Amino acid sequence: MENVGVLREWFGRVDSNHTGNITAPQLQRALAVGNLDFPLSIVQQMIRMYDFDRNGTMNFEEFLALNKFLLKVQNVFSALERGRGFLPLDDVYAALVKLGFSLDSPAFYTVCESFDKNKMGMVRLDEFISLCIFVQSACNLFNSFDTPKQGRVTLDFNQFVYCTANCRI
Ligand SMILES: [Ca+2]
Repeated sequence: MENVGVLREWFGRVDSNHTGNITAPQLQRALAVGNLDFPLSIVQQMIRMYDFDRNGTMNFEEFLALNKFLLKVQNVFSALERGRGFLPLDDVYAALVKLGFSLDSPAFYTVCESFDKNKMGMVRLDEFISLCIFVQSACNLFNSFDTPKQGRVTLDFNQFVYCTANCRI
């Protein structure tokens, strides 16, 4: 799905009622056609990440930004999965580093536990994408508080509640 013409056609089909915006259930069904099954909560988070106009749905421009992110994540996954269909946790760690996220062990294993559904230490593409959506959302949220770019934020209780509610998946 690299070129804009193909993407526009795809977007048009998903936007079945021609509103110029696609909803989370529409996006969820469309991704499922491509063999990517996500819970609605993950798809809603995908939309929130790139909902630049904050209307709760995804227009074509926002979709292009999401697609760019998904392609980057899929490419990193493909480079490391070597025909196995999943990544073991060491490779998940390496994949996250390639994507610019270096988590420490407690953070990394807690995130893996949430997204490795059968707890076998094997992360499939849909689980890896979900994991990346979560980490990217957390990163965006962190950066919105860390405006002096110190790598550290101080939150009061309300801000903490706001953060957890924004990163819920
Ligand atoms: Ca929008």
